Amino acid sequence: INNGQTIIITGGAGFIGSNFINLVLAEYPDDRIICMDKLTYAGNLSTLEETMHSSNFRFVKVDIADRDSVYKVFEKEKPNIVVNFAAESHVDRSIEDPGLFLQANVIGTGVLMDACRRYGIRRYHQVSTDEVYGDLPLDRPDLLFTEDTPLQASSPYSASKAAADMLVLAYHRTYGLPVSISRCSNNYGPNHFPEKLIPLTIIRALADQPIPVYGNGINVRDWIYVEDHCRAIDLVMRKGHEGEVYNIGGHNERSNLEVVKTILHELEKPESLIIYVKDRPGHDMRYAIDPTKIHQELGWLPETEFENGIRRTIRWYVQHRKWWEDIQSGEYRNYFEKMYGSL
Ligand code: NAD
Ligand code: TDX
Repeated sequence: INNGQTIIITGGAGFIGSNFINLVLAEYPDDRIICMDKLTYAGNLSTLEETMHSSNFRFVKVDIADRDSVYKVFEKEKPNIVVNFAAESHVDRSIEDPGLFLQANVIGTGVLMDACRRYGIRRYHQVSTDEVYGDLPLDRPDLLFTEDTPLQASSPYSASKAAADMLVLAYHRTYGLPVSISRCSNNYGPNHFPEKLIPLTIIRALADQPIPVYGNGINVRDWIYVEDHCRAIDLVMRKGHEGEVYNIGGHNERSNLEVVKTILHELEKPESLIIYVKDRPGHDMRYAIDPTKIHQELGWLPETEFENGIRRTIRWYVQHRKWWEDIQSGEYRNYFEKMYGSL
């Protein structure tokens, strides 16, 4: 699928979606983008401030679970491609309020695919996560998630993402909907909402505030720079096979403690800022992706080495203080106080 498409990008006011919009606008000047976003606490129009001026970009404030509104947008815009980033994305919030996650992540995905069936599209792409596979033990570094690893979600968040993936594959088999799914490991980079580990650590360290590490900090995540993820999604959506799942990851496993210490070191802040707090219930031990399929079929490889990516990310947060200070003064502040008290 080449240049010149009309693409609905849902969740484009969030972290990965906004980075993806920037990539498409930069690389496919003849594509037209319609960003469909509900603007939840995590969606921020200031993230798209510059993008709003592009003539081939349009923003619509729509909940993907609102069938009538979604159908209206499809009828008017006649998209060829739909990429679904929209989701409730924070594991800790899913533990507090699972119902919200079912509504956005499962019902929302179903409504979008119904719209695709009704109006016809060339590709529906579902942005999924490695968390659908559950977790791996720390003492078996030889084990990695492949596309054939059974789904075994641990949290309400990952269960809702797994349910959505099942629905997407069922719509392919039952209705022949041209779908693809990508399952990526933990992203980091610009526009990352500061409730997540890496941006939280950066902005708290900048203010010399304590950094909350869950449990003993030995849980492992497989980190990827957001631009590398976005390039992979673009490849899968345009060139990947219909009905297929592609894992995305860059063999970059780090314990949470290693990640926090790397950031403190870069910022020349003391490790004494680390404090250990109550563990996350059901906390997944280790994620690790085997990206062989996307590499062999589509030639994708990550380009950003972790230390460079972290440095670029820190620089972005230092240069975009207003972006995260505005977020901190809103709903996020209430959430943070509820979670951690007056840390
Ligand atoms: P995010 O929370 O930063 O952004 C989510 C966006 O979706 C926000 O703009 C929000 O307003 C919007 N949204 C939420 N519910 C909506 C609804 N019902 N209708 C319309 N818009 C809605 O999330 P993110 O980190 O950018 O994640 C994007 C996608 O990538 C998610 O599907 C997530 O599961 C997946 N993913 C994320 C990671 C990661 O490390 N962040 C890794 C793998 C996969
Ligand atoms: O304050 C914290 N302290 C801490 O130790 C926070 C916010 C997190 N953690 C730990 C929990 C995890 O082991 O750090 C690790 C990373 O946590 P998050 O940033 O919340 O990410 P995670 O739970 O791994 O999920 C992320 O990656 C997969 C995204 O939020 C998901 O949307 C994505 O699917």
